[in-house]
Amino acid sequence: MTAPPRQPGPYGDPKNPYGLPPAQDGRTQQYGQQPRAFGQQYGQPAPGPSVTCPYCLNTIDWQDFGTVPLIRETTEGPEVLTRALGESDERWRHRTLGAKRQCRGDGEPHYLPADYGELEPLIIGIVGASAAGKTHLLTSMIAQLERRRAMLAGELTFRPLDGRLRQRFYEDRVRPFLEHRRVLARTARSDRPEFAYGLRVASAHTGRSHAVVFFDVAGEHFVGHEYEATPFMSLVDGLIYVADGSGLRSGDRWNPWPPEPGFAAAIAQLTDAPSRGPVPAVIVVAKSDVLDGVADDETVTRWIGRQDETRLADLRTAKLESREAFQFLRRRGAELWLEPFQPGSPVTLHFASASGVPQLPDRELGAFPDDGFGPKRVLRPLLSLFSMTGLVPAIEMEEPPGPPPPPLYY
Ligand SMILES: Nc1nc2c(ncn2[C@@H]2O[C@H](COP(=O)(O)OP(=O)(O)OP(=O)(O)O)[C@@H](O)[C@H]2O)c(=O)[nH]1
Ligand SMILES: [Mg+2]
Ligand SMILES: [Zn+2]
Repeated sequence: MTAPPRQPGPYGDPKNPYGLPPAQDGRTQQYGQQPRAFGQQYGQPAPGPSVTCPYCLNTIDWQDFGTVPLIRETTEGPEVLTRALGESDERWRHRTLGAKRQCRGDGEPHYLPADYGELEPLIIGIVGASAAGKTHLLTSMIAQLERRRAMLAGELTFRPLDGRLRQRFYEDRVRPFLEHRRVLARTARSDRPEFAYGLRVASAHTGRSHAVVFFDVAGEHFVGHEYEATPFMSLVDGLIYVADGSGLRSGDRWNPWPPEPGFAAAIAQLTDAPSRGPVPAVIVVAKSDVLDGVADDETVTRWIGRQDETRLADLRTAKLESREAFQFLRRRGAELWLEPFQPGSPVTLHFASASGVPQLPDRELGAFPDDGFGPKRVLRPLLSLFSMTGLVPAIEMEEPPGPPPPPLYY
């Protein structure tokens, strides 16, 4: 068999499409490691021939356009794009705008953003039970991150990884939820989870360009331990564990037996692969608006009203919040929500609310009220995750007073 043809990448110099010789293994540095040297030009993509497909987990040679062809969607189906001899850069670039790479690693064709393999991936998974509030939280996080990009100027510059994915995310999620205060539909089950969103991020701290991608699947997959539906868990660089804060209350009282958060399958998937090392994570007590103003425990009330996500340095109180949230959850019988705290794991805990208010009592309306509507502290967990994964510099956090709480399970 002859070797499959090699072609220039859609954005590269046809003679040397990747600029630099392959050097990296396509993975993101782990928490605690030194950031990579600044020797490389700022914003220069990290070339790597060997990429793990985030959908099928097969290793693919990104420079092999024979096995991972460049594809354009047409009304007749996918069309393979090849560069004609002598085709100008401008025409080739134009023809490949919006193109994707097709992987068939497991037999079924699936599509990745055209330059995914030239960027260093940072894969973020959202974990939690059905209706925990994952999708509303992710929607407000992304929207807030993009709106407040100025606060990260100097640290990160970003743009959508995939224009169509952005358009879909804004049409289906951001606009209905944040502009029209509609309740979003629950996430459909899927045998092949795809990125819910993706950002192309240039980090001054790492000196590299990253594909920061988010997976948001139906909570049923986690609750049912359906590992085959969450392959991305084998690759994640950061996790957002979402627990439903409203589950702590039952009417006007504290619920004596808060519901399981649906974290067990994700934790099992991580601990079964110990060679990966600890994965930075945040635990978010979502829907914290319902815990605001509760008379006999003011912990959430003290945190949820704060304006403490206007600059990166605000994270210096993240350990204090984590400690208080930890003790609060333990007091409320929600020890299972704390399970992602493993020895040596970089984890912070946060109170947040995607909508700021519960949806209107008439469920048929499927809407949130005008009064009090708006995300609260949704960006803070994401910034903490960015800091723990090394995308932005680590912030020196204030140490909480007193001894740390005794461990839960060990
Ligand atoms: N009070 C309050 N309710 C919320 C908030 N966010 C979501 N909800 C409610 O929680 C319900 C479930 O939210 P989703 O974001 O769809 O939950 P999910 O975890 O994505 O659920 P699955 O997709 O089924 O796994 C919504 O229908 C809203 O009514 C919030 O910030 N505050
Ligand atoms: Mg969902
Ligand atoms: Zn694949």
